[in-house]
Amino acid sequence: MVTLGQFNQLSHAEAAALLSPCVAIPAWVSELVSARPYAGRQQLLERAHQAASRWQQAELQQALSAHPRIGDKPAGADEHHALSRQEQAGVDAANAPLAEALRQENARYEAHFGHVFLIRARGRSGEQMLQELRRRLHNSPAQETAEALAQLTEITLIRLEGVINA
Ligand code: 2AL
Repeated sequence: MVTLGQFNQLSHAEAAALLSPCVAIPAWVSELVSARPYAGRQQLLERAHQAASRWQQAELQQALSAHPRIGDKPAGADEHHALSRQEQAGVDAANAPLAEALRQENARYEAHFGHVFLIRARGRSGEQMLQELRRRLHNSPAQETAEALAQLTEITLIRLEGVINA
């Protein structure tokens, strides 16, 4: 975690390394780093949101590689997996029927849409995410891309707020 003042002063490479765990879309990272200095945290968050609003199917595919399935326990030591573990803390690992339902519905979703189901996990229980997964299975591909991108934006902005703390 750094202050905005520190973030403004870092080298391009250092600042990019700091933002990279927010989302696996190098163009988004690069745009935000290049737009420094920011006068305030709000300017940074607005720019981050604006840059994310241009994401489309290609960016979604790029980002998905870094997001473990809901219910899979991301075990890796890298920053992405550490964040995912925290975010998915609402999935009760001791609830075997929930784990099995998530496994089955994730598989249905992936067979239908061709990619991993993505949802902002922070603040949601496993049951809530299962319900959302089942609802979203009825989406058209275009509706689903839009929903997944909105969720990706939420995940990214929450992570960014955690990186730049003041
Ligand atoms: C995740 C994840 O790792 N963190 C989060 O909020 N959502 N994964 C997912 N498949 O939705």
